[in-house]
Amino acid sequence: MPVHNADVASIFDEVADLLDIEGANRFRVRAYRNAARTIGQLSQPVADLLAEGKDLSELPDIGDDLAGKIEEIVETGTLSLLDELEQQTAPALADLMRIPGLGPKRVRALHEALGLTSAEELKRAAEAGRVREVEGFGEKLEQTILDRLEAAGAEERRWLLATVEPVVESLVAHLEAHDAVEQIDVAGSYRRRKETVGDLDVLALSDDGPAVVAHFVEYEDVDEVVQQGDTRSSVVLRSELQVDLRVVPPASYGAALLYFTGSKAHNIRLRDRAIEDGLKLNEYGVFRAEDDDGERMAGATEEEIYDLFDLPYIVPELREDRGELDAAADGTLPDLVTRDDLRGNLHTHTTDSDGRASIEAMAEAARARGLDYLAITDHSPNVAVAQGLDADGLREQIDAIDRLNDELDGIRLLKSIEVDILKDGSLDLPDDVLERLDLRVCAIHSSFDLPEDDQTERVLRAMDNPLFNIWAHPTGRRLNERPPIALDLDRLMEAAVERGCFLELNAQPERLDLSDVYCQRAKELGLKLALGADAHWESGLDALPYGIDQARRGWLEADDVLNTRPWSEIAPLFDR
Ligand code: DGT
Ligand code: CA
Ligand code: CA
Repeated sequence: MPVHNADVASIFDEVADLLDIEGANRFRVRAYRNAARTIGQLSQPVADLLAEGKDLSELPDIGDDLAGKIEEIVETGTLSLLDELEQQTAPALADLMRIPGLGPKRVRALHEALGLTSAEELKRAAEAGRVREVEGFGEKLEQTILDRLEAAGAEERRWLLATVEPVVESLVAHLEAHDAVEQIDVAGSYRRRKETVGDLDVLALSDDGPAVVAHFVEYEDVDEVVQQGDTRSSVVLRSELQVDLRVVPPASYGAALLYFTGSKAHNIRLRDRAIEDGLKLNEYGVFRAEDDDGERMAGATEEEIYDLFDLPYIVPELREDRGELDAAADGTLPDLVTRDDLRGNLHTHTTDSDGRASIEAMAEAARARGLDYLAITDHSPNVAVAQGLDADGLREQIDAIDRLNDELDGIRLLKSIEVDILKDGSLDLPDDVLERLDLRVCAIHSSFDLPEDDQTERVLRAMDNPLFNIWAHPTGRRLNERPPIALDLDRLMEAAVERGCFLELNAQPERLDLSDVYCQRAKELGLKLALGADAHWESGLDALPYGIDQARRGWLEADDVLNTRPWSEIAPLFDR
């Protein structure tokens, strides 16, 4: 049974939730939350680290006790502490904490006052007007709860690309181990590198469908076999992720790959093109429209199908029906940015604010990843998490970086800051210290719920300060967690171009802020973007490839991303 880091993280998160509801010591709760985050962000599977005999208590936020618990999870797939907690508290209560306005205290109150243990019971109680009677609640909160429950019921569950990545790796390894399998591709939104995926669509190239299907349903992580045929099967994994498999012979493999990679909108466009040419395109190949059992004109590879339509190959990231077929026909497809184009990272935290590695350690990690420069962007005081740097703290850091740059080889540290944009649009640190920096990254971390006009004005006013360079994680969204804040992004992107400011594409897998659509819009406006890992410790830098995926989905070329250029070339751009 392979235990993934995501499994360990989700068990720790559940423990934290349930402890929280029980009213446990908040340091204990936080210890589990931090550990979940640490494990979730590790680039190497904890199971491998243990197999190599590594001491997990050397990881940030992991003490001996937690290291032992990780070992228990890796060995047994579960945690006895979680089982105990689930017996004491109804596990479904943890889901209720995801409803905005319902923290652990309120969930506990609902449990105690009304004996509620599930979202379904909560819904009935709210509909009956019983929730408003509970102390600390009211009619407004009752309505909010109802709205949220309704929205949650309608939403399909989606998974972060970064969460499914390790799952895909081990599933593909399992499938490839079978003799009858010649090739495996994970198609669908996963292959298009979409920020979240609804399910996995796996293709196996093989002439022996039944054997491959039988091997597929034996995968150890399978919880339920939904369907099992000769050439196709659907299963649900223990994490509740659904996986569809199709086994396809060589002659139609390219056609199936094209079809199941999608997007649906891209497929439909391409099929319309085929019809115009008197052809028929489906998941088996390209055929002449008039003869039903006629010969296959193309189908073994995607390339030969595009070629039949006189089109160059279109990479999966672009297949969203956002103009890629016209661009392909005109020969104007973008030459997309790649990970190797990146020269630096423009968003990094250290132990001087809420990061968990020193400036030196982050510099070393960046150099090890082939980067030439690294902007140190700790928080300013307004930010609620941990301590931010005040003016004196920042002055000290500036001097420290100057000294470090004299010592360091092969990497240049840039003096920078992630300074808060305050509610009135001013920046959270005085100009005289901000002026000493190489560049300034600015972001919103408070007053998220201003009316749209006020929020837009707030950022416009901030951009009016000539010290404003990069607007970090512009919409503040967190996938599956927090919607984008209300502001007029189109207007602000135009304002940034006018003022010589830039926007960030934040590479954290749960942010990926800007979205693909807004990346494409930025390119149209001639607005350059800064790719930022927003790394809080060494392997946080491994978020960069997710940012590159998103940039590619947004049609960005190397020239559209500031940090594909050497520092000497972009430095003048930050001097407005
Ligand atoms: P997801 O799973 O929601 O993240 O998104 P996809 O794109 O992976 O969609 P999914 O899993 O429903 O289907 C996989 C691919 O199969 C999809 O991208 C295109 C193709 N496909 C599915 N249904 C249709 C359809 O009704 N017509 C056409 N032309 N293609 C379809
Ligand atoms: Ca899918
Ligand atoms: Ca599917």
